Amino acid sequence: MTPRNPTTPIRNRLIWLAVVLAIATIPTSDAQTQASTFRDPAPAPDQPLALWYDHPAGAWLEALPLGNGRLGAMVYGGLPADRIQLNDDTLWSGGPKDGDNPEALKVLPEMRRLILDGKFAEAHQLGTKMMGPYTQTYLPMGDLTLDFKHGDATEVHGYRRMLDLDRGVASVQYTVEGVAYTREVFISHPANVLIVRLTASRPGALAFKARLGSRLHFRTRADAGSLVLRGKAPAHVDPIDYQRANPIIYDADEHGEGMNFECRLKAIAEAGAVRVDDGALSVENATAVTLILSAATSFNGFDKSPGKAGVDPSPIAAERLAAAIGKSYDALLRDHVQDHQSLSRRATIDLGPSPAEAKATPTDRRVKAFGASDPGLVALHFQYGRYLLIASSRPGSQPPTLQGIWNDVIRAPWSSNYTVNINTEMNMWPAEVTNLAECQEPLFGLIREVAVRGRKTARVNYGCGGWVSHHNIDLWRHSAPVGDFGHGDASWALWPMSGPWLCQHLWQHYAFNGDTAFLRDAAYPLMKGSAEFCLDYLSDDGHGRLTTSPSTSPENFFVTPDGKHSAVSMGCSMDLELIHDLFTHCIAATKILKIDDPFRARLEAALAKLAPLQIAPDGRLQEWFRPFEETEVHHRHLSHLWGLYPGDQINRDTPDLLAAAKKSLDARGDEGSGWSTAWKINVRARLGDGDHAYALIKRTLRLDPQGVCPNLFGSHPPFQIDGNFGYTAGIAEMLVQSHEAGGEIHLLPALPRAWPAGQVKGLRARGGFEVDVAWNDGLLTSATIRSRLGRPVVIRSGSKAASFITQPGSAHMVDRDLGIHRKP
Ligand code: FUC
Repeated sequence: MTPRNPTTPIRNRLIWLAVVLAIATIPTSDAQTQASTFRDPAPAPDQPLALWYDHPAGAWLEALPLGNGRLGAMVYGGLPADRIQLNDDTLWSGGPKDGDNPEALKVLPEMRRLILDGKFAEAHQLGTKMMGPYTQTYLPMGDLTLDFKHGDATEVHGYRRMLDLDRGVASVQYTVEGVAYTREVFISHPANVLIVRLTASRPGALAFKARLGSRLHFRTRADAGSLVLRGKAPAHVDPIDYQRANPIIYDADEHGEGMNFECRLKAIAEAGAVRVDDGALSVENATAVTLILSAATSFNGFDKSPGKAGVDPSPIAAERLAAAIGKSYDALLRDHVQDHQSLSRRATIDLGPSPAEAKATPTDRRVKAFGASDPGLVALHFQYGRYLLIASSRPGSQPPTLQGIWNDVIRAPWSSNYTVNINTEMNMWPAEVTNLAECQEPLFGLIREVAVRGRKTARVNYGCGGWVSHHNIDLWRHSAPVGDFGHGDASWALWPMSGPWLCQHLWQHYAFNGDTAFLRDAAYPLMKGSAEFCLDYLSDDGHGRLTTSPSTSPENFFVTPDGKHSAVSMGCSMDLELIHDLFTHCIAATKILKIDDPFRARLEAALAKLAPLQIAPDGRLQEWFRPFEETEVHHRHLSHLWGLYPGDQINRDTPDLLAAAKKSLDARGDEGSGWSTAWKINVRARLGDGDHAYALIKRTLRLDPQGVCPNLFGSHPPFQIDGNFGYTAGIAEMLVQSHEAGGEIHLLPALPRAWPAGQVKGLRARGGFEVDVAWNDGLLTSATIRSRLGRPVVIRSGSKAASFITQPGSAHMVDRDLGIHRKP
């Protein structure tokens, strides 16, 4: 059938159009209105790990992101007006809502019968009966705007704005009428506040007005020397491509539905005067000023109404502000830099020298002029992914959404929610391999919570035990299929398989760190719950094998035998790969933990009966249970290749499947944007095809709707952060892999010819290892393997392999011939 709703490419375009229109209507106290003339810009910064520009950001996708996991900001660096756009990771619309649909269970038998009878288009249509409401949306919090008084001069000299990835600090410098001005902005994780430090080189020359505003309902007032913004989020927001009246609904009562929030701003001036009234904070005749901004929301957990049963954000914001005010600027900066570097400096990378000219070129023009031919830019973009993860996902925060924590519109693309049929998981791909494992913790919190709601969805919608979640999740841990009870499309809504994928992250965390307490207490109970759902959901495929039905291969359509289009059938390869992964790891966990023998036996029996992956007559790995023709050959999802990456079912020991997966990937082509290209980099790396992975890196490092934005955010027009994270993971995967059986660490498995010499330090491998690798002329020169757990290890490089025993805390040197030397 032709779906009732626009097919996804058209949907993508509609979303893009809507977002462009939304951005075009941003009220501008915006940097783009200023009329300064910029002369003789400042030279390149000394710090190579920096994004830098010779003009202020004119648009949101040029502004530079800061974050401490919870609080986010986009810094424009404008003048005479600057805008610092603000986010808080718990500021979402709506509140907890029951999305389960008993109708789904009623139609399930008919659905399965239609599928067994080959009536796929009819099954697709029936899928509308299985849907629940759409998720809520991640919202912008507000704006801190600064209007500077620089006199009448419009000529600006020596301008530069930059984001120092090594220190996690954004800065602006320029000179007007002989006075040099600087701004430094950062968001401190230890202090939980945003800090802006402003200086002028001439005493008393600093004067500006600071205001707080929001796209949401708000009012401002002066309170004890601070400027305070109190805001209220909508009780409901429709997705941007859902066209109906009143897409944004507010509850006028402060104690009614909808998140309450508060921002507090205080200025500490050296010399000069600070005045605060209900509308603005004014600074006159100062030489240096520290602005401190704190924020809090009424969020009180995923299962409580933030309006009716929320916490009062006011004392929380006030207390955060007071604690920060008690510290000097230098102390706040020192604590922040120390905290940031304790994560960021764990991994370093050098892919070869950049042309001198590239280093002297501002980042946006550097991308345009050099792209991936500049190894320093490739490395910078790798570290940017790590920077963004540190900034958007810290223990205690929410996991990053489709836009991390940076969103400036009320109706963001795809509600800036958690899309878990690839995107949310991809956000976490760099965490373990690039040595930021604790950044996964917020995702584990989400899994714990969605499993609570998902238990009921499993029962109500499917009559199954365990827990289920579908392709969209929000702050309220929505677990049902979305689609507003029939508006949506089965190609994305009908996918009860995110549980197994999310659980893969729990197992991989254990695989990397070997922490059995984590496996026993945190991971296994959730994995078991997901496996219980799968066991109950599996049904007979008509040939005595177990399969999933209904089943979709996210978000692809096939041509049915009677010439219609459908996304719904049974036993899509991705489902089988996900279940294989989950069951295999549950079985392993029961053995490690020495528990649950009967459950293990059930899993083993089901695994033995699970429908197998199939190779189509044309040699490709089949995406669906039959060799259907896809309606979009170059579809952006690589769902059936899940078992190759991020899964590991398809590996060196399954050469036929490996060859078939490669054929499928070749057929998909390189076309795609952001996350799709990033996924392909990882899959090419797993196939050992470094040159092809590099070709995809080249595609990425372009200022293009399929590449990156001027601030290096991954483009999936307009922007989706998964592209950044998947890219970073992909480069790590090209340099070190550890997924093959037998505890093997493969050094330089997919090194492209474009990087003949280089080194990477601090990548992590499964089994509790940390790995440094150096190479020259495309060959390993040396490696260091540090072992935390003392497990035996096999090191592979090219066709050679060597094995050795390690001790907890030991370090071994590996030479070019794979000779092993214990380091003192
Ligand atoms: C999936 C993708 C879309 C987009 C959305 C958030 O549905 O197919 O391209 O990335 O997630």
